[in-house]
Amino acid sequence: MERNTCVILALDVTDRKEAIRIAEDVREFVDAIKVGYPLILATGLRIIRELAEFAPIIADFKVADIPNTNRLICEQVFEAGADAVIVQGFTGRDSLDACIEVASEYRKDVFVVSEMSHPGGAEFMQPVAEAIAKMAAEAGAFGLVAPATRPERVKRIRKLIGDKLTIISPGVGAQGGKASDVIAAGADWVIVGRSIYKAESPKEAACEIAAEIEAELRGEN
Ligand code: O7E
Repeated sequence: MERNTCVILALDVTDRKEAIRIAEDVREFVDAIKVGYPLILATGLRIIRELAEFAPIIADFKVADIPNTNRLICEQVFEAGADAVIVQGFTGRDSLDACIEVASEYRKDVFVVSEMSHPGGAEFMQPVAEAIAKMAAEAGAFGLVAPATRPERVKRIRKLIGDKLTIISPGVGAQGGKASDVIAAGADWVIVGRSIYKAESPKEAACEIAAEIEAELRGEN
């Protein structure tokens, strides 16, 4: 996945035409589009190929099963045209290995969730997040998902993994996180949903977030 704007759109709308319209509108300001259960359950898996015309697609199924089932899920996701899949880390190394094996067969990427961005993410996941991050690095994942709502946690995880993994970070805007803060903390990309797709102009909203990040990276903030 190329890093240009450092913005990933979380396209959690449930209407096919709206999804395509927004993807087309924002394409120059996003490096990838994340699609998950809301859009795929509403419109079907074929939406992945339709949206792939505009940007690389990250399939957010937060895969969390035994290795054999994980393998079957990842095969479907990559056959459908996704460039990356998001999996949970708490199911353990064998389950993660199954996803990474399938991804490497298809030459695609795996992101592993280490700690979630909502308040409940601190209850059970935060205490094991660093162990999950280490496991993901050892297993050869492409990246981690870490919370933009807690930039200090992103900083901690970045310190722990060094450059071994990329970090994508949800929680900017609607959940209270600030894009420039989490990029400064060490994230490679922010994941933004409602602040873009619910904006009067999704294109302007995406452009503003990309500009904020660019200024941060240039040291202007
Ligand atoms: O709050 P929003 O509208 O900007 O959307 C955030 C998106 O990121 C949404 O799709 C949500 O499901 C996802 N997300 C989180 O908000 N927090 C997490 O900890 C993890 C995810 C997620 O996408 O996991 C995989 C990246």
